[in-house]
Amino acid sequence: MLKTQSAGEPAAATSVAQYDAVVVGAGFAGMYTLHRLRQAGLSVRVIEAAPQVGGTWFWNCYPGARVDVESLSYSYSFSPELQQEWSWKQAYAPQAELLEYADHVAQRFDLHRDIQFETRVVSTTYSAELDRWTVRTDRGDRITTTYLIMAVGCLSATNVPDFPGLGSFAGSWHHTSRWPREGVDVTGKRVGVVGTGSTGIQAIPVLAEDAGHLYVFQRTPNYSLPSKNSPMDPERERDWKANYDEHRAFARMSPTGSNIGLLRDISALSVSDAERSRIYEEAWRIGGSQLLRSFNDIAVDPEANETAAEFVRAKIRQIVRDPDTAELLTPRDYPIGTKRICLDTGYYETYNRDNVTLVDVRSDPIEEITPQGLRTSAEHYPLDVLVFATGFDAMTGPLLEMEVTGRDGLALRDKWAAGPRTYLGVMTAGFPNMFMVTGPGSPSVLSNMTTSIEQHVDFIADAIEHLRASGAARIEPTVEAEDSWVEHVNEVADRTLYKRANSWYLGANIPGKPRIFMPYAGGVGTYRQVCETVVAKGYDGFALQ
Ligand code: NA7
Repeated sequence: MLKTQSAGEPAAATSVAQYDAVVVGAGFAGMYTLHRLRQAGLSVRVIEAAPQVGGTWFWNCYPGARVDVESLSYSYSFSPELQQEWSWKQAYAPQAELLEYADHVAQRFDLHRDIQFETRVVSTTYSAELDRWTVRTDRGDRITTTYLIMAVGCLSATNVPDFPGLGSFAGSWHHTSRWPREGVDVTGKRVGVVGTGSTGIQAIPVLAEDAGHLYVFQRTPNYSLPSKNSPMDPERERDWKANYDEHRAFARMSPTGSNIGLLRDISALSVSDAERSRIYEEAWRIGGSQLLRSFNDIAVDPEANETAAEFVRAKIRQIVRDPDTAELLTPRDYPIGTKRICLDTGYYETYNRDNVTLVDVRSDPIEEITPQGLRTSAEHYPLDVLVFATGFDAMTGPLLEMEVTGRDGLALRDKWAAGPRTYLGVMTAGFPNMFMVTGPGSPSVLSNMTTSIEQHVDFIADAIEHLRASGAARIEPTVEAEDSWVEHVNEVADRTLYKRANSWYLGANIPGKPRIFMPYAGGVGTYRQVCETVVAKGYDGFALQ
């Protein structure tokens, strides 16, 4: 039976229903999309795999999980009341606090009633005849919708390496973003962690406190800066609450969508060695990622970049007592900042503990998982718990996990076989009325996600309101606009040092994934201006029919 749904009317989990908009995902992107579209008078259904809101912050509940942007900045700006009433307890909120925040937002804006939890979208298919999308879920729902908004997150498809023998492991193993909600008791146990990206770097110091012995299996060392997390400074909170408009305006036009701008508009090479060291030392003391914004050419000039990289290398040598371990922890083969910079609490110091061993799996690769532990080419490590901090099939993974089929039976998987192609990272030609929040080709993962999410959701909601007001049924980018945007995204990346690292930005962490630099490196402020110009020119590059 086909049932027409009006705004706000709840739907039974298995009914066949039609909506104005279906949103996939109830993380920060999906929640705000629901709020905006409901305000615009649309009937909206959100489909979410988890049992509650929060997205990334629901799934990533591993020990030590914490946001790497200051919480005051990593928060919604759309509601002045919300900004005033919410108080962050820590400068960089831990996962539990972020989840509390997400839940508060959902309660405050009465979002739960339009979200169907514990349901995964398996396919979405466009019908030109009906001019609608059909969404199918793993619970057997069939839902039709005019607009389809993919708010699936950039880092939600987990990457568990295909190690031989994993199934035989007699202990317990966990990917960090599927960490058991009841926690994992590692007290006194032999624990192995594979992976030293942001996640490993956050989890390792916490696991080391309780583990009997912790083995860290590192393939590539990462640059990490101290976050210097602390309880919220009441003075800072007062300042933000008094000047939120100003702080948000700054973030929206900044390169990274955050509140750390460029600290000096001069080259790192234009000052004396002593002055440069003093500047980096001060940034290290304050903490956070501002060391990378100390000068205007760290991201683009190899020599300037090397000064910052070398400063961090010297810090590692200073902190880590064993010179061989310090050397292994020292990144040498890619510029600093070309992989997501890590922020830590006591990461390098952890290697001074007697119960922590660093294993270099680049020179001594992992061969197999055995019932008792992990075997490298040189040694067998007996383990009780194995932790995979091995990251994600980033950006495209969550979209391609579903069967997404556009006009004329075009599968998104086929269209993107050689890498993602989008216009502005928000739509892709051949998929009318399907929008992506922070999709590939937008600043997304190179930015403060909440700033980019709000900008995209506003763009999408405004476009839908424009369509409805102008009587147009659908919007879709032209192939020409898409081609030139893809070319532009590449050109901009080529002006930076990003492609010098084998990062997940490039898809390099997933065997067989096409190597395409996926996010837009032109900066959040610049990108916002591009989007505003597109709209001012009547949705330039889009076909509205
Ligand atoms: P990342 O940054 O992708 O890190 C994954 C880590 O796992 C990295 O050190 C990888 O080494 C390592 N890895 C992956 N596969 C293997 C295999 N097969 N063998 C050994 N080591 C492996 O993921 P995170 O979860 O840490 O961070 C993702 C983002 O979340 C982060 O950037 C923040 O934005 C939040 P590699 O470097 O590939 O040699």
